[in-house]
Amino acid sequence: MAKDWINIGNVTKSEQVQNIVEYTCTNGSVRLSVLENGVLRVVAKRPEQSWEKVSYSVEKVQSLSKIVLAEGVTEDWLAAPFFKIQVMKSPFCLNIYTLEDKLILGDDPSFSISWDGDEVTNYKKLHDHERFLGLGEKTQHLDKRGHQFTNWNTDFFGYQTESDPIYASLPFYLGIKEEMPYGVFLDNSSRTTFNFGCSNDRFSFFRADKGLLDYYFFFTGNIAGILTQYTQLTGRHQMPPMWSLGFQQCRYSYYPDTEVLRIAKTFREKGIPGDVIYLDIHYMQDYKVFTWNEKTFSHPKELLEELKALGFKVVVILDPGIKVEAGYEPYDSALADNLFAMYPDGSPYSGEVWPGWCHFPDYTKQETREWWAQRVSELRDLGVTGFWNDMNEPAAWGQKMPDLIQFHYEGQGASHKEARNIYGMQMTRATQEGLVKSKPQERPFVLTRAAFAGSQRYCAIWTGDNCSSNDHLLLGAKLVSNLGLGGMAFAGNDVGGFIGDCWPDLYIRWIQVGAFTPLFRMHTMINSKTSEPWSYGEEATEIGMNYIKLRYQLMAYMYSHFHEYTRSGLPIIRSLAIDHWKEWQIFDFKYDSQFFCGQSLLICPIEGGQRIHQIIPACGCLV
Ligand code: NBV
Repeated sequence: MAKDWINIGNVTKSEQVQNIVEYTCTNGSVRLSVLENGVLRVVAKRPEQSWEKVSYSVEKVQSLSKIVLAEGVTEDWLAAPFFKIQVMKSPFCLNIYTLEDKLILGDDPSFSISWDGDEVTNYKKLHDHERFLGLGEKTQHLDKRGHQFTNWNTDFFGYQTESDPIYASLPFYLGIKEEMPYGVFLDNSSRTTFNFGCSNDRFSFFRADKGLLDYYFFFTGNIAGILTQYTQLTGRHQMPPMWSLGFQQCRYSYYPDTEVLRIAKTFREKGIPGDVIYLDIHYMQDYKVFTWNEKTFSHPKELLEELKALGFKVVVILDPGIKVEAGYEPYDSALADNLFAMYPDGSPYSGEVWPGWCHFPDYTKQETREWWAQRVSELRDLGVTGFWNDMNEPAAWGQKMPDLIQFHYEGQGASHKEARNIYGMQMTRATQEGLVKSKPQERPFVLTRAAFAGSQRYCAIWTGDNCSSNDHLLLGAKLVSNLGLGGMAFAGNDVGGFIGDCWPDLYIRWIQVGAFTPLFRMHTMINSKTSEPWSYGEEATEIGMNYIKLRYQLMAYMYSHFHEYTRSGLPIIRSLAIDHWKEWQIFDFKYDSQFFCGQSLLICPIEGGQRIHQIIPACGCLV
């Protein structure tokens, strides 16, 4: 047996302190509690670890329900409102049953909770026909059985249909065992791995590289109820400004300022509705955040006013890297106040990004968030309406931030190993705070690339650097509906694709899908063909315009469904699995990218140039 591998072992002691039941075992301890909304929490640690931890995902700590514990010699039983829990004692093994005694989720009796050095793994029995969904921004199929996934926020330029990981990490999955859907959220920000029966026919597992095993178990009898509970725990996006649900136009990059105005005016001349125009990295002086290019954007206030008069809101990009340059105010102030992520010897970490060598704000420190928010609020005061947080995995040339880099982590201290996945999330939090600081009465709009469970409280998300291809049109729809299954309801893709040149047929099919995604934004890469709604010839312009107009006709529909999400956690884009999980047909791969937009519209993306398509029969539609 490998020296470092160890199972939690036998229960040596158990005690109930108020509403927490604690089992001390030979090689570790486990705490069980049930939240007031009926969710089970399981936390396990090695003897040398502390129970104390910072969770960036949990929005507010709920009070605990009373647990009724029936103790036995070989096993205990704990009663919770929606299920009951069996704890086997030699070795420790946890099984969750319905109130009618059907096993929902159970530990592998020999391995249950095990450690291998710092890594902690929970092995669960794998059952015939058990399905696995979720994990947010993941490629692969709706049913992820037979695959393994890693959560490690990664800048993946031109990711493909099976790439993993990409930008966002949502360690929350849904299992469907027989007729019983359940949810598991692993609240651990380090690199995590989910294996859905990819290695054998014995177990599935979830693993964290470091820290506590801290997971929540959800069971309500249906998927919608689980999403409600998950978002009660990790939060929801609040009602967004109405304009952010309108059509958004972006390019890497529109510059100089006259070009931005030309694009905005063309929308108006052609009668194409649109609410938002973006400024990508070229609006800045030498790509330095919180600056304006002195030549090409010399009068930002006037420009913002003119765009406002044309009916456009302006969203600007903000990357985290702060150029190392004495005399550059954000650099000087952050350095003086120790706000950068640093090496263990106290010197700030440098990575190379657009402006050159940069230091990276440590957003896990409140002072840093306030410092960032202050500068964001000044831009809002100037007339910038929303913010786009890019490169916040964080990304740097060469990609690899060394693991020894240190973060404040609200005073608890953590290395890159635990801070990476929540870095982007804390950046969006600080950005949102900046908007609120400037205009407390307004609803903030922040868009992110990297995210973690709970990010939905701060921002919308787009699915990064996709490609102009049919595969990506279909993949994008799948990613957005999968993000909705992870609480991130305000999502979309770059319509037309970011990398490469889009073509008329593809544009037509893509805008037809984009019109139904909550975030509806066209965007394309530097040096690619222009990609505005009028770039693809007369027929495509007319079709595109019709779909943009249709989106505006559906505004009340989108807005109402957003409102419903804020109350129930039910996403606007609904995976077929939410309401139809009992019907096996929906898991056929050919329906992977179909989704419901709200309650009443079934959207079936079609590849560019195609005219016929098969629509899922299980949902009562045409074939
Ligand atoms: O800021 C430039 C781009 C942006 O347009 C894109 O949407 C991001 O995903 N950004 C990445 C930086 C590098 C792109 C090669």
